[in-house]
Formats: sequence, structure tokens, C-alpha cells
Amino acid sequence: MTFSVPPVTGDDDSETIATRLRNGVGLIAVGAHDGLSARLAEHAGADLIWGSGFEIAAAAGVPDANLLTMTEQLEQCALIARSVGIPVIADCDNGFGNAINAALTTRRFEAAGIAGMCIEDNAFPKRCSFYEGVGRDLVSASEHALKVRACKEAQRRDDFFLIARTEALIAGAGVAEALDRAGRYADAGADAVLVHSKKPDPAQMVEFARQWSGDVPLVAVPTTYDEVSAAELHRIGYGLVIFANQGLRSAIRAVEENLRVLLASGRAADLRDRMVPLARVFDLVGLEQLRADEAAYLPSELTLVPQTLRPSALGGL
Ligand code: SPV
Ligand code: MG
Repeated sequence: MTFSVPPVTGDDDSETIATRLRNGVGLIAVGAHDGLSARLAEHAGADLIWGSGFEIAAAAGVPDANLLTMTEQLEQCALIARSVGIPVIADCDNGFGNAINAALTTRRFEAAGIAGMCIEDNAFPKRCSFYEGVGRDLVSASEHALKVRACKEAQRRDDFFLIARTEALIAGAGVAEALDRAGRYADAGADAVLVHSKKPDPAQMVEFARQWSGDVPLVAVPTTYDEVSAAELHRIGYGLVIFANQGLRSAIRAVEENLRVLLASGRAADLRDRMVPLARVFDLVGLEQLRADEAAYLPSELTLVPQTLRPSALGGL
């Protein structure tokens, strides 16, 4: 059977994330919040999808502050995994609670066909790393290391990929503390460590990589230090680079600008050259596959789409 959706991530036998990173392949993950945004990232050439907590919260219209539940995040990440053929790494914040919550989170995300997840050392409730003037407490390094161990021991598939993330630099604790925490999380079994920074330049990230002596890959999220390229980060030791929210931010700008134009003129034709034609949406959701599935599985008298509904009859809209 074909049907209009690709296989769930993990069904294929392509090289695992860990193997690719171990072989020195630099990977790029792109943030997504639903099936369509993930498919756009896949079509653009992303190696992996990042099921971004920031994006999923924004899409729900709430701040990125542990306001959505584990199952709400899971629902979106599972939808993403069903929508693309590349692996998905879910942003699981702090595991939605203590080590026991995080272990359950591991089981649930793994069972949904998600390739891996990331847990950070923010205390519950976490606040987005970029919010100013809000509470910012880290759990102790030993508590987070135990959480990492609980997640690794909870996973059932050998290749489920756990990223342990430290917010030490975000909390202003400095590179030495970030290195100490990252080392402990790697020792506890993490498959990679993510060190996050909100500085406008990558100096801290460069220093961290220079001093890093662990043997698991490093992960960077160049949201604020945005001048540095993925290739440069790969070269200094960050095997995985996550562009976490650029898709959503691009979409917001386009929608805001276009709706301003639309409501000022009141005429949809003014947007014709500022948006994709309907046919592009048909392509993205797999209309061709639907046609093939209908031809294969419906009695022929039910598959005859009236000429007036075919995209070609819509005059290029
Ligand atoms: C996210 O995408 O939710 C992340 C990355 O955690 S960031 O927002 O840059 O902290
Ligand atoms: Mg997040």
C-alpha cells in the first residue's frame, strides 16, 4: 500500500544519527512545529527535524515555558514524524518533570517513532533561554545526570538518540561550569551534549569546543550568534547544528506582511505574487499520491474528479 504519507521515522534502515556523527558527518536539523513545517524543512534539505518546543508553543499561542504538557508536545512531534521520511529529534525541555517523568517521556516518544530527544537542565517549569526577566533555575548537575541515565535505561531501541543539554551559559555560569555539566551528562550515557548560548557572537561556543575532551558529539543552536555558519560550527566540533526557529519566524513575517496588504486593499489578487499558488499546497500535501491511491483502491466510477475541480482548471491560482 502506498497512501499519502511517508513511513514513520525509524522504519528504514538508513545509518543512525549516532553513526553518521561518529563518522564525522556534520548534520543540520531544522525546527518544525507541525507536519507541513517539517515537510518544508525536509524538502529544503535538512538532515533531521527538530521538534522545537519554542515553535510548538508559539504555534499553540503560548510562551515556551513548560505550559504545554508532555502529551501535547508528543502529539505534535508524532505528527511531525508521520509527515517526513527523515529522523525527528524532539525537544523535550526538562523531560517534563523529574527523572521518572523523563523516563516515561522517553518511552512515549520512542514508541511514537521519534528518533531521539533532548533534555535540558532547566528546573521545572523551564523558561525559554531567550526570555529576559523571568525565573531561571538549573537543577544540580548530579540530578540532571541521573535524569540522563534514567532516560537511557528507559529506552528500548539501541539507536534512540538522547541529547543532554546544559543551560549553564544561559544562566551566566561560564564555560567551566558548562564543561563540567556536559562531561557529567556524557558520562551518564548521553549520546550527544548540547551547550546553549544566547550571546550575539560565538566566542563562548568556540571556547567550549576547544576545551571539550569528551567523546560524544557536540550540538549547537546558533539562534543569537547567527553570523557563524553550520560548516564553521561543524569544523570546530559541533557535529549537529540546529536551526531551531528560522522557519517559523520566516512564516510569521510573510503572513504579517501579506495580511496587512490584503486587509488594506480588500482584494485577494494583490497577494497573487506574494504567496504560492494553490497547486504548491496540493503538491506539499501529496495530491499526486491521493490520485494514485484512489485509482488503486476506489471503484473507478468514484475516482473521476470533475474537470472543474482539477488544479489546471483554477487558472494558476
Ligand atoms: C527550541 O527550539 O525550543 C529550543 C532551541 O529549545 S531555543 O529556542 O533556541 O532555545
Ligand atoms: Mg526548547
